[in-house]
Amino acid sequence: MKQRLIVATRNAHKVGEIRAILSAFEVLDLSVLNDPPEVEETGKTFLENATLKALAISELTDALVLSDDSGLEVDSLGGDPGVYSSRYAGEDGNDSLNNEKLLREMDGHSERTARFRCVIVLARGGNVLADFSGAVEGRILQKKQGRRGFGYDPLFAPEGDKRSFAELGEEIKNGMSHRSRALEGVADWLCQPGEID
Ligand code: ITT
Repeated sequence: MKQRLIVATRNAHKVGEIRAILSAFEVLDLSVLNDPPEVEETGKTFLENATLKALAISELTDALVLSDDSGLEVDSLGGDPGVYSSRYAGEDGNDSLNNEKLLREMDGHSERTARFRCVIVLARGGNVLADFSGAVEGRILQKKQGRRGFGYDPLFAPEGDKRSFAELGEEIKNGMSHRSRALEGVADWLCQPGEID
């Protein structure tokens, strides 16, 4: 029987990528829980926010819980949008408004290097078990390219490629992404004898 994991996220795209990457595990979303709370992301770092999400959900279940806090760091913007990536265009924003804002902020910047970062926390029964991180370097394109993926994927080209993550598609993205690099650590950790029952 596959090891079960509940992913503490309301972002269905994250669940899809995590399920595809952790194919040896049974990856469940929050719909298996009764009325899970919306966790306020009050932390100043990816690790703080990932920890808040993992702990809040792990209080509600005996299952192993995995949270993901991630975002885009743009060098010429001093690391913004960073932990505020999902709320860059405001609390009522969305991916499209976030991308428009990023292009406006990048106007006139010739230095366009950036990276996606992902921090994953595993928790059970209100205790953190371990944390993992991953990053992928790249640059911000001049305009949106491609229709696949989510978030800032249409504006992010990984190092060495002219195509965006939204053009490359899930399989190629999952072979190099910040999320897949963090999940490599998760898979190794879960496969160590004695780490979980
Ligand atoms: P949860 O908190 O419920 O997990 P969320 O989407 O709000 O969902 P975060 O707070 O971690 O998640 O914000 C992550 C944001 O960073 C996300 O909304 C995207 O804008 C961006 N992001 C993270 N990973 C990305 C990826 O693989 N591709 C494109 N954008 C990504």
